[in-house]
Amino acid sequence: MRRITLTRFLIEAQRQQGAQNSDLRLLIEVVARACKAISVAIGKGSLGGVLGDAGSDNVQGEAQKKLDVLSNEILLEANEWGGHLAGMASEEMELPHAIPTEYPKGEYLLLFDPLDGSSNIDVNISVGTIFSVLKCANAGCDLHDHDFMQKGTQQVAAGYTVYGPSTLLVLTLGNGVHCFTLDRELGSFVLTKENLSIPEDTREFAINMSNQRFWEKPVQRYVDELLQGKEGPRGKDFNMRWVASMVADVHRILTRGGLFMYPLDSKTVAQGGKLRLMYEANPMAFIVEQAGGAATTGRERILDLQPTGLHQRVPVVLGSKNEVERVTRYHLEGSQG
Ligand code: P6P
Repeated sequence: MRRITLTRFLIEAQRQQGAQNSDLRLLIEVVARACKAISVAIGKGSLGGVLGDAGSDNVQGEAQKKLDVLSNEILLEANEWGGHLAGMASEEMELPHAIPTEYPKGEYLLLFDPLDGSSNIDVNISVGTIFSVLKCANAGCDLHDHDFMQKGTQQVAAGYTVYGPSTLLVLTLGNGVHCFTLDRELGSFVLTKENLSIPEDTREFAINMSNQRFWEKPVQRYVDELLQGKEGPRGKDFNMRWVASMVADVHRILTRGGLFMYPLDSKTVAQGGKLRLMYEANPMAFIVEQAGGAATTGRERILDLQPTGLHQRVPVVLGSKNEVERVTRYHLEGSQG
């Protein structure tokens, strides 16, 4: 098989799309290079002296891991000098990060969760980086919160890296979803799977069952039917997985299908849900839809939501299309019940 590196893939994609400026290609390559540095830091584990808590909280009030802070800094420093960005936003920062005045500004906005699932770091379970790319209304715009408040349908690119047994970069530029594996000897991401596709049906679901008593009735009904297996109304047995690392759960679904749910529950209803719209739900929804899956809040398409805040939270139901549609149908029936 030809070894197509990320750089070659991006150059050929740019040529096919007739894109004039190479800033988007530069952006993706810079993010990929930053993720390689994050992968190296994570891979050192205890030997790197970067495990454990940073002793600070993020804007969500969650304890930050040292690697949360380090990963955020790696992404900021890698991206601020290239002239491709107008600004950045991160789960780890309350306000957007403006490009320092000594550097030129570009037309793209980069949003990211620098280290998703970081509570798994100290127990050596896969974690990841999630990123979303928007365009500024006008190139070099003076950065304000509202520049980021664009619907998920406006994304020009989205991706994640999963730091697992191997380090993978999964990327969409709006023309399918493609997976690259980090060749640690060469230091390059190499194309290992093109056009990932999520089967419309599945026998596997992912949800944190410990929240069952807090779920709304439609989700209670849906999961109860799965648990009844072939004796129940679904007529088949289901398997369950929950890594508590969205990137790992979503990557499994992109690889073999499945349904991921972090639904609205009475614990998180006041915040609107658990997961963040701008740098978790939107990029993952873009990727999942590009792979033939579906992504809703249980009630409406995630990519159609008009954001109201940089750190807004939403319920998430995504994966195999026919299962997402069933959950959505139960919500509609429930709402009429
Ligand atoms: P819980 C990680 O903190 C995260 O944001 C997602 O990666 C993951 O799917 C979810 O939260 C896990 O939440 O409540 O099961 O710990």
